[in-house]
Amino acid sequence: MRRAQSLASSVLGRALIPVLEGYATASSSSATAINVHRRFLQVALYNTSRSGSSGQTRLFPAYVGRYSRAVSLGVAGAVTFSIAASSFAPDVYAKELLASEFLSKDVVLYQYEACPFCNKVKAFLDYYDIPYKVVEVNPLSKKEIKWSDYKKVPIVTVDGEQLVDSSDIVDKLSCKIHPEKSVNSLPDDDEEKKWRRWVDSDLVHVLSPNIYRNTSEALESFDYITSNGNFSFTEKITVKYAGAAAMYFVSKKLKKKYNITDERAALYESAETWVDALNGRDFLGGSKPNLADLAVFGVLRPIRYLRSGKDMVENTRIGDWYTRMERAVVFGIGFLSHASNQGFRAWNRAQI
Ligand SMILES: N[C@@H](CCC(=O)N[C@@H](CS)C(=O)NCC(=O)O)C(=O)O
Repeated sequence: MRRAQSLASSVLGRALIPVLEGYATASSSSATAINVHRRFLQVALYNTSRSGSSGQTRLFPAYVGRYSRAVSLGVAGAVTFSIAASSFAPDVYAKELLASEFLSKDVVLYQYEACPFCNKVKAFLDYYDIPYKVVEVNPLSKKEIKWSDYKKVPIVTVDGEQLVDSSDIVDKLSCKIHPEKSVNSLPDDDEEKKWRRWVDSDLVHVLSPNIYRNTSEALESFDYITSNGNFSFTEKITVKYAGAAAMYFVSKKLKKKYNITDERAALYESAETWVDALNGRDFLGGSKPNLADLAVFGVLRPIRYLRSGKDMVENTRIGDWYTRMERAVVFGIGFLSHASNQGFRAWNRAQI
């Protein structure tokens, strides 16, 4: 039944969206309005997703669940949202067209819901509105990735072709969207490249010591991991307690390995370092996020609403940028210049 519904909505969606896009060439303002309606249609038609269990199709990504909550506020909200949409900046449309070649491809992300590297890839896929299916891997059996020689996540397949390692995956996908901006052609001191490297070499290493720093935070983290990951009922219980205990000790080792004395101070320092790098800009990429913005946001996303993430936002200047990123990734860049519009306020209310 669910399958039939999802198939029907998929067929209907694919039939309707090109019709709307056909109008889009008329003018940029109608194009953007149409595009927002297209997003609305996506919500209405593809709201079949909820990540967390194995093999779920997330045809239209992060914003869908949140939109659907906003949509559930009622038709009135949808109407104001739709009216507000008519004044959107054209870059929303431009952005989606860039990634449109992926609409016809079968993209699958093998992940752990709480893995920072997986979330880095997800931030990219979500931002570019690339439709993808999520396969939540069981970290104990890893049976979902038995077919692969690579034993880590994330793994992405595009029409069956395997891509591994979060940064490589993003490079390869991004190269398809911006062929003119291949990462290999950029100088080593290129700002975006340098900060993407910083995410992998520095930022990710302060995360574990923070989220497992004491028993209550380790339990909070494992509660999140087991509630959102692919575990059987018994695994959920055992992994929550055994995992929290094990990671508490592992995190102490990691602290030593990466020369971290005070993990919270290190997290705050990383957040401040990033805000300094922004140097007053909305994003490192200027008016829109670049791959470094997406990487920082992606790895921070799983911790944002844990104690450590809340502390980070309360004690550093990173909050404003994080909120801008949340909006950009969830709604698309066009929302940024219209953050005060009614549709967005409706969404904000739905978050509370
Ligand atoms: N450099 C890799 C690191 C990937 C990684 O270490 N993933 C972890 C999950 S966060 C993993 O799969 N570890 C092996 C395991 O769980 O057995 C990337 O950026 O994708």
